[in-house]
Amino acid sequence: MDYVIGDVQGCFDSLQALLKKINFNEDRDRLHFLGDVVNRGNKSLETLRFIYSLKDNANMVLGNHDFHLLVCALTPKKPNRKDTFLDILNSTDKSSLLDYLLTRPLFTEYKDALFVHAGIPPQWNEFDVIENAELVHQSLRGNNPGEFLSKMYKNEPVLFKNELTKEEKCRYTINALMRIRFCKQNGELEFNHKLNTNMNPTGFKAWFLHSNRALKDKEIFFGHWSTLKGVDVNNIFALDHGCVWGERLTAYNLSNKTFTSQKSLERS
Ligand SMILES: [Mn+2]
Repeated sequence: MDYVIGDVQGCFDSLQALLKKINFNEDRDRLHFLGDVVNRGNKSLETLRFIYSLKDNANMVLGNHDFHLLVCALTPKKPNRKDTFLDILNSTDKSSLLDYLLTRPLFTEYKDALFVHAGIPPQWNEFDVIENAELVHQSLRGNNPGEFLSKMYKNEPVLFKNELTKEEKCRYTINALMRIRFCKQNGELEFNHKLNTNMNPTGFKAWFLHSNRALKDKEIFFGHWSTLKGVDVNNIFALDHGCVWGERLTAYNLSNKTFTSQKSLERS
């Protein structure tokens, strides 16, 4: 079986309880993680080690917290006081765990399903996503990921144009695929709001609510937005169910199309 799992954020105990519920078998089943596997929760190191140990039976796309961990590990930037991944930065197997994250993509496909951490801007078709996600992926796997990462921490540009430099394209792509919530139809990003979809800032909508979205016919699975409630949009699967905030961790079975949730064991 193939399962898609929303934001774990270091909630290792909830993850193990969820896997027990679905009778996960690491020789037979595959897990597709939607990113933000670390940070804010209490067991980032155990979580990342576990996912790494599953080898080809786990896939993951990078989330903004995974990315922030890489930035803190490979650039002069320091973790902030809410970050709970110091266990990873201090671990003896840090370099293999960081290499694992550096080789994770921002976007993957499995059969008809697309996986991404936060979402896909409405103006982008599949080719656009693949092309731009690949630009970032290559730079992360290049000779100097630290130098690349140090240039990626900025909210600009908010709009994608073909004339942008490679660096600007990468920055837009990282912000879009890992952080998008509200945007305009043309893909203009906005980072100040994280409430439910009816709390949209003027002129903006949740990325998946734009009527002319290029990827309307594809199933898109994403996490990142734990305050989303009651999303009922065709082909849209919002899987961050707020485990680290005391709510649930959810797995979606791609074969029989069923959801299984585990109540958070970290904060209840
Ligand atoms: Mn996130």
